[in-house]
Formats: sequence, structure tokens, C-alpha cells
Amino acid sequence: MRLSSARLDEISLDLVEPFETSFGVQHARRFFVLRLETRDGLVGYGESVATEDPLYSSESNASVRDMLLRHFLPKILRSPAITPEAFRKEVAHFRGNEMAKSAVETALVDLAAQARGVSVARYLGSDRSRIEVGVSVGIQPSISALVARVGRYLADGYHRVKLKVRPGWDRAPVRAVRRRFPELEIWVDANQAYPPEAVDRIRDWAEANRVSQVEQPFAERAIWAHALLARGAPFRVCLDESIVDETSLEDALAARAITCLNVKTGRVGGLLTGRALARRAARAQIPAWVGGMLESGIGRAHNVALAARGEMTLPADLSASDRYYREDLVDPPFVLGPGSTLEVPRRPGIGVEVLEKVVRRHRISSRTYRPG
Ligand code: OSB
Ligand code: MG
Repeated sequence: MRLSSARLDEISLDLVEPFETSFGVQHARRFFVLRLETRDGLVGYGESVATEDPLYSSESNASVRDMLLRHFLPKILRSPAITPEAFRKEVAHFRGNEMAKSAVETALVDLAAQARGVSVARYLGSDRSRIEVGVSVGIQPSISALVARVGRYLADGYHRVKLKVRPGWDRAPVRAVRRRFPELEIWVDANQAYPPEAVDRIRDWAEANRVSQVEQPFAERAIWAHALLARGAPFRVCLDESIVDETSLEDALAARAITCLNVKTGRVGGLLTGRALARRAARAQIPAWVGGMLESGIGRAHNVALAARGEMTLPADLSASDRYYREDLVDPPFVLGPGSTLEVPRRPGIGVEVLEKVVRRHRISSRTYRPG
């Protein structure tokens, strides 16, 4: 493939309601959409999942923009034959910056799939036509608000919830949800908010309330604390932020610090690494599932394609478009179907149409780059 242009749009989309985690509250998402066009007239899209400030990980919109403008876009525009695999190799010497890499890689996968006449799901070797999903529930203003929020998501049709927790918002809210919904599958996610000393306390409230999975309670690099929590725990210990590449997964497995893997396309540099990590998890016999970063329909389509792979044995954090945004950037939007599922698009590429009119309405800036 040879590119004729790369357009970088900065988008701001208001969330339908604020999303609070241990690292902050998001009212809107501000992110980049990358549109690549080939000389043959194919158009591929990718999305960056970084936020304005580096709160989830060390990446931010500023770092993503810098990597794209100074390094990645010039490279792919210059290349006479660019593929997702070649791009991964060419940028491997740049440390980290996985979200920036992922924005490019996913757009290239969209193009490569279209060039082959298949969907991104087919391109990745995914074979499901629907994927099971759950919903990630932010920290709420009160416990009663949380119980009501969970109740509405269940009424919408979601089968499992992931409650965001942090010190001071854990035992009581989790217990209240458990009391109101005795059979519900409950996961929790702390986004690194606890010190390693909290191992016993976390085990206590998680076990008492039949939480089936605890995600990333400790710091990204606190592998040992996760291993201590996982030892003999009646719940899975899921790593999110700690796993950024194949080496970090290998180390976490060796340390027995991981009994479940959250695969996030943006965090690991794209779909190809995401697939490699899922395969490794399957070989280690630990369940894997696809996580989300409140993506628009563009990133969601890529994630859904990855979630359609057989290694993903737990429901994804990929909810319907209307759980996030009043108006999505794609058509059709993702809607929740029977059995808490989303349909995997079948058409070539991401399989949904990007609504350029809606993109224009929500964009803050736009620049187009060409070879030479
Ligand atoms: O840790 O999984 C996370 C959203 C933003 C940043 C981090 C996380 C999340 C979510 C939301 O949990 C998942 C979704 O997109 O629905
Ligand atoms: Mg998480």
C-alpha cells in the first residue's frame, strides 16, 4: 500500500454522563482520529485513546501528537509499501508511546483488511459474529446513586458490571450492589489506586461480596503486590496498566501476578500485539478479554474485531455507543443485542461508515499531510 494523504483531526465528544475513576473525572473525551488514504482510493481510520493529561498512563494528547507529527506520519507517507507489520517493525526502536503507535497501526489494519476485501475481524482471524460485553460503571456521587445506576444498566440488558473503586469507595458500595443484586457478576477496577499494604483489606471486601475479578489495584510496576493478592485468591487478579507488551506479560506470568488479562488495543500499540498477547494468555490458560478507553465508534469497531477472537473468554468492556455518546462518529452505531452482546461488523475494513459530517461537527482542529 502506498499512501496519498494522512489527516489528523482532534475531536471533542461529550460523554452522556461524567465517568469518574480513581484517577479523575472525565466529562468529555478529547482525542485524535487519523484518516489515511491510499493511492488506490482506500480510506482507513484509527483512533488515539490518550487523554489530555497523562493520568491513566504516561501518554497524553501532546505526546501522541508529537510522535505522529515528527515520526510516524512522515514515515508512513514516505514508505512505498506500508503494512501494519512493517510499521510495527519500523517504530519498534521508539520506546513506549503505544497509544500513538496504535492510532497508526489500527488505521493501517483497516486499510490492509480492505485491500484484502475482508473485515478487520476476519483479517485478525476472529470468527465470532457477536461478542459478549459488559459495562464499566464509574464512581458515583453516592451509594444509592450507584445501585440505581447499576439497575438501569441491567435493565438496558448488560449482564456483568465492572465497578470502579478506590480507597474510600470500595467495601460499602460493592456490598450495596451485591445486596441488591445477589446473582450479578461483579468485577472491580482500581486503576492503581492502592498501596501494596492494602492486599489483605482488598481480599477481605472482594471475597465477602463475591467479586469475581479485581483489576489493577496496585501501581503499574507493582508486580509483586499483585502476586501477593493473587496467591490463593477466590477471585481473578486482572492486569490492565501493567501489561504493555509481550515482555511485561511474560514477567507477570512468571511471577504469578496475573490470572486474567485485559487486552487494550491502545495500551499495547495496536491489534497485532493485542492478538499476540491474547494468544499467550490462552497458552498460559488464563482468561482474556478486551478492555476499552471510552472510544468512539472508530476505536470501538477495531476493539470489537479483536474481541471476536476465540481467546477472549470473558465479556469485553465494549458497551453500546449510547452508553458513551449521544451521537457516535460511525453508522450504524453499536447497539446492545440479545444476551448482552454487540454484533461484529462484517463489511470490509472496520465495517461501519465514518460519518464525516459528524466528525466535522465535533472537531477542534484538522490538518492533512501528504508525501514529500
Ligand atoms: O481502566 O479499564 C480502564 C476507561 C478509561 C480509562 C481506563 C479504563 C476505562 C474503563 C472504561 O474502564 C471501559 C469502556 O470503554 O467502557
Ligand atoms: Mg482498567
